[in-house]
Amino acid sequence: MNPARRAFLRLLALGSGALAACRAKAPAPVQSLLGAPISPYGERSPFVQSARQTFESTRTPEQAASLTPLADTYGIITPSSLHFERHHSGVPKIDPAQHRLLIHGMVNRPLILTMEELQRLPSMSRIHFLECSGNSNTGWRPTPRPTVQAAHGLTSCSEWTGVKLSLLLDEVGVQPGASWILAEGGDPAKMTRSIPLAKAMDDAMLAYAQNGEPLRPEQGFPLRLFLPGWEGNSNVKWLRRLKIVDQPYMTREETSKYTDLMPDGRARQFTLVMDAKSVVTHPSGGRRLAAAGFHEITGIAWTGRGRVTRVEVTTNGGATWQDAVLQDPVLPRAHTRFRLGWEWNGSDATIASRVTDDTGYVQPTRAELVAIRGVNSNYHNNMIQAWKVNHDGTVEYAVL
Ligand SMILES: Nc1nc2c(c(=O)[nH]1)N[C@H]1C(S)=C(S)[C@@H](COP(=O)(O)O)O[C@H]1N2
Ligand SMILES: [Mo]
Repeated sequence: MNPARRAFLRLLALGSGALAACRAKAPAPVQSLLGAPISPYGERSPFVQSARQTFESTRTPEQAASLTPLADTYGIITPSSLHFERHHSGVPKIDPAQHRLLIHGMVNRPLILTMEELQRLPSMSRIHFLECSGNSNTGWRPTPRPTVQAAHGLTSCSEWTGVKLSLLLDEVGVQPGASWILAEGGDPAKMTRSIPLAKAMDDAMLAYAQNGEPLRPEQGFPLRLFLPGWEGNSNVKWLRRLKIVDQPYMTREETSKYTDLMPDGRARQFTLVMDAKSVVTHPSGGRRLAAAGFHEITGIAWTGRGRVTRVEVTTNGGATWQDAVLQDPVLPRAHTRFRLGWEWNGSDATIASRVTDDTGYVQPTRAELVAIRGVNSNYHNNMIQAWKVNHDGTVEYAVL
């Protein structure tokens, strides 16, 4: 018998819980009323309520972040309407007909492109995660975040469509000696980041679409820089300017922000690649398991360096680990869904996941991470995240 069928039969055999209840009840009578009419743009069922949550520390609505409800998402794609948001000065309203992208600096033929011109060029689509480097940063501090949304909701995964940046760089003719690109957004903050030319020539994209439709305004409509696997901040939204230069420009975002203070007093800078991370999304903090017996532990794993090769799960606080199933597709620099069947015996259990990527890197425990990085960082915390399942089925934040 296949394992899924066996799990299903075990669930039926419990004699309690959801499946037993549905066996006992007669089906509801078929409604004879006509259904709702067709609509020009789809809405979800009114019974589905999951929503982005606003970050508690937000001081002003413009300088804000919102978090993806990871516990409520399936597979690997985040619905665009639930993609996390992070803005330094609000969401600008940009008319694509008026928008221009300027490419200048150390180039032979500077260019100003309209959106229409960009969309005539050869396009590409890729599924990639986008994660703010401040995601799960409470790991650095004793304050727990009660849910996976609050702790890890600054990561989402979409299919992005746009133009390969290298195509445009070939067109403008990058001059010898150029090594960086200054990317500038068209929001009131004019957010800018210095990007190494090597990434721009590799897999960087100018994205104008997300999950089959134009970018959402919150994600940078009409155009954003997309750097697969790199920290969220470097993915400049509302992109209006690329200046080809021969040094990093030391913008606010790469000096006072997005650097990591090390124990010896020096700071890590330009830590652009996101390290491997994983988290169990079910069961997770704030949820409640209905009854002992079979449950599927599931979650997501990702790495900015390539592909996820292994996810192990513990249900006994790290004493032993079991390999979870990696659900297809397992794509480079994308969320990867993992699953493991679990027979919960109804007593307290601490569960957690640990990812390995194709560079051989293994996700560290908090102690392992702190041993190298100290506790003065605010960004790039990728420690193993645990959840404690209490005997009454409630689930809470825990540290392994
Ligand atoms: N122009 C501009 N680009 C920006 C930002 C911004 O405020 N302005 N925020 C950055 C940060 S900190 C992150 S984490 C990502 C978030 O992208 P999202 O809102 O599409 O999730 O965009 C980055 N790009
Ligand atoms: Mo960010």
